Amino acid sequence: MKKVAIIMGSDSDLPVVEKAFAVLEEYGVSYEVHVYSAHRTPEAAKAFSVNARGNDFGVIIAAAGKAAHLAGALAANTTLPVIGIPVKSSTLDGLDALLSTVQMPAGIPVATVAIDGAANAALLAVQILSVSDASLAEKLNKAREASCAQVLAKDEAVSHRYNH
Ligand code: RP5
Repeated sequence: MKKVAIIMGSDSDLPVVEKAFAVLEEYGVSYEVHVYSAHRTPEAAKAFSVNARGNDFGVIIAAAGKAAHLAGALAANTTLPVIGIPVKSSTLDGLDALLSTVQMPAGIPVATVAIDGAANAALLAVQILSVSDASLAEKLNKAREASCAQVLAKDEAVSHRYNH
């Protein structure tokens, strides 16, 4: 199975990004974590992205805050799918990072999740890998069924309490 790359602009993004690790581990997906910045280490970010497909990665997750160009800069140098996580790390509450990540020009897509949405970024990466991995697809289906059952159990409890 292909690996997932998780790149963050700064180690200060770790408290957000760590939520992605747990999801990937739950699904048994191998991942590699790096700190590369579009602005502070542009050459290292580019080198990683240029070589990512050859290095057996299937998806890149990029997390950054403020003027968050990391996901777009990585996407510029690879045709692997890139998932952007806008990180809330500034006085603008992450809206700056959201707009910087999501507003990509046609031709260079970045699949942007919610501000601080690391768990969904990892889940989307698993879903992408599941296209060519039946056991991952099966795990995803089981997790959806379990989640559905949990919500319906909550409905039953709430209904029992309030609906007479
Ligand atoms: C961004 O600037 C990083 O992704 C981080 O969210 C933010 C602040 O970085 P530090 O100054 O904490 O290293 O590039």
